[in-house]
Amino acid sequence: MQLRKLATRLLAALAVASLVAGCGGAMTAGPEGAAAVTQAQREAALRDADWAKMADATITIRDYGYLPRELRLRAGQPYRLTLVNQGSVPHYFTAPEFLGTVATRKVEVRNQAEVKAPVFTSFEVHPRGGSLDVYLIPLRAGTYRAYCHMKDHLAMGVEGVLIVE
Ligand SMILES: [Cu+2]
Repeated sequence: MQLRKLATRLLAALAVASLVAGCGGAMTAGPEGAAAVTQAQREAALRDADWAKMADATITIRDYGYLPRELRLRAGQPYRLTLVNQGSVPHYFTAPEFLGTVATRKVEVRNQAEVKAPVFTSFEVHPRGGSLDVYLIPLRAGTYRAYCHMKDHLAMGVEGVLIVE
């Protein structure tokens, strides 16, 4: 029931977004030309989400790369996305486009802290087992890039793709 309601709202939001984009609106274009997610859409998604149906996803960061390199997620599904750094140096998970199209409930460092903000762009995960959990709902289908912007890490392969279907 909750999911159907969310899906209906998302479809309505997408229709409105398409109209705005079609009229030459000044909204930021996403990777597939979709309009940016608004704060009202984020709040509606968080309000309607059923976190009892949350799914787990993990990206393990190593020297040097993300595992998996390609992560598939479903739009409208609540996730706990765990980022773990098994490497020996700090690494980033930088994904402004992806993080700009999700509703984020909170970011949690287990047993330590929770951070709440409408939109994140990047996370730094400390080496040798540092981790954090991002509670989020993807709202826009698309293919999004994530990478580590520290020093030459991107050139060394610390990057991946998030595919929202
Ligand atoms: Cu790195």
